[in-house]
Amino acid sequence: MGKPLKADDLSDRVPPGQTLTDKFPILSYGPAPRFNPAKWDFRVFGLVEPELQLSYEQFRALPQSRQISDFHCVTSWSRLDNVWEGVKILDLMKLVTLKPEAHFVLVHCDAGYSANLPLNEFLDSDVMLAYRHDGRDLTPDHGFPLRLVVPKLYAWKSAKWVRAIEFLEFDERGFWEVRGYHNHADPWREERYSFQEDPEE
Ligand SMILES: Nc1nc2c(c(=O)[nH]1)N[C@H]1C(S)=C(S)[C@@H](COP(=O)(O)O)O[C@H]1N2
Ligand SMILES: [Mo]
Repeated sequence: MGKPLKADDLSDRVPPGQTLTDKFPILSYGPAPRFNPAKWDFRVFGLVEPELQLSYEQFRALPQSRQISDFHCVTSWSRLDNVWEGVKILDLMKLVTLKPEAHFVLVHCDAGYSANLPLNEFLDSDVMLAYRHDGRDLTPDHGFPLRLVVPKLYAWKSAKWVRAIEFLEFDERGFWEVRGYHNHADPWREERYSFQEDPEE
């Protein structure tokens, strides 16, 4: 085992109010949904052309990438250097053209979970749809068969069990964003709760 990580050695990696962990805690509202590869599909819809509907096999045939990033949960744990494998959003977007009115994204998941983010942050090069973590397939509890990874925002935006991406003109709040959590969720600015939101934004 390596030396335990100390937050002060890595202050530029650990946002304020966060504590490092080597574990990979599970944070889910409700149980992991059942995965049936014959019925599973992945859709891209809304202000985009063409709309996509991919089978599990078709999704797994998309170009693959491996990226390393940090993960910050609003409940105050951070896990550094996660190795994610899957499809970069920028590679997925090569298959479609956005309509000019598209400014926001709503990510839809099995079991009613969702998360929203602005288009420009969704299109960051480190955002991906992952099916493997640290060299293994994701476990069902961590989002298998597919989860979003958005390293620069609090991890509730990294939606598990993703089934669809919707492009919107106007922002629509997701599951936690309507339940008191911050619409934007930048961990470096500690955007944790909706009461912190600037009414002008
Ligand atoms: N579908 C879904 N995605 C979700 C959640 C959830 O409850 N349901 N929890 C979020 C929260 S709060 C966090 S911190 C991360 C945790 O991911 P992990 O359980 O793989 O550590 O998943 C996010 N994605
Ligand atoms: Mo979280």
